[in-house]
Amino acid sequence: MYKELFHSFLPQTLQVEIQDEILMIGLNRPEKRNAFNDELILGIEKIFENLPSSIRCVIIYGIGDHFSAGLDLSELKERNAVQGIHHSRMWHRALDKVQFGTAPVIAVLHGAVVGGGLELAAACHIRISEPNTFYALPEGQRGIFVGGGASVRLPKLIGIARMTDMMLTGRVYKAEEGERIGLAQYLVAVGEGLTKGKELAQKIAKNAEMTNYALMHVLPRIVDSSQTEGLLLESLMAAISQSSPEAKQRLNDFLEGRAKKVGE
Ligand code: 1HE
Repeated sequence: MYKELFHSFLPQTLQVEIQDEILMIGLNRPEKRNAFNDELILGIEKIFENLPSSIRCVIIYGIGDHFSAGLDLSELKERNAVQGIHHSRMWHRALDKVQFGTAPVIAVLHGAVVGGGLELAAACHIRISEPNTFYALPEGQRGIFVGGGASVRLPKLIGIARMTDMMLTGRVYKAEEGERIGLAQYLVAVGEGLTKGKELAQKIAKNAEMTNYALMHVLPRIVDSSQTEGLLLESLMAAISQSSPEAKQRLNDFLEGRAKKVGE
């Protein structure tokens, strides 16, 4: 039923599949290396606007040899400044829905993760990479600037100096280096990305909803706040989460020996 809901508005360039509480979204424009035209980015926005409450985790991956070659450059060349602002704001709207939606999002990366592809990956909550992954911001070389949120999200992952270097020099980070500097949190063997993604998604789906909400919506706001406001927000969130019946149940389970120990 949900599949029908998605298919009523989804373009051919997005493939969705539901497995229990997990929604899998495949970027399906391999002949253009999953470059994002407007239809594709609007399709992603629509999915996150219509996410059923039964979905507890989302996985985004690329079909074909790459995650994404970024913005479809053929749509860029005829735009004036005002149209450019609206276009960039459309990306911001869509990727905010990915970051601040109702379920955590895992990006499974392989091949090119460049430009807007890296911006989408940076809006996700967890990034898993395979050994052939490479990351770049070719905007610098194309004579443009990032427009899909990279200037806000990427320095938080890798620092302002690394992002500046990527854009000034066209530096490409390979998978291993990318994982080391924080572009991805996991590096797995060739072809293992989706398996790892599903394993993590199943764990995430079992978390208390309040915890997932706090990590998706409150933690980034705390990071953007001053220390005084951040600490207050942390205390409020801690108190709210502790008072939920689910937290009480989970704490009791541990104290009475029914819950897993750390690492089990
Ligand atoms: C494209 C795009 C694209 C491929 N827009 N059509 N992004 C870039 O600057 C990256 C540009 N792409 C590449 O550097 C390469 O395509 C890849 C390294 C990603 C892959 O190489 P390869 O050899 O596997 O594929 P290809 O032969 O280069 O491309 C296959 C087709 O996809 C070809 O079209 P065809 O009609 O000749 O078959 C390419 O033209 C097409 N294609 N990438 C349009 N990006 C919110 S603002 C974000 C700003 C940005 O993202 S700027 C970064 C743009």
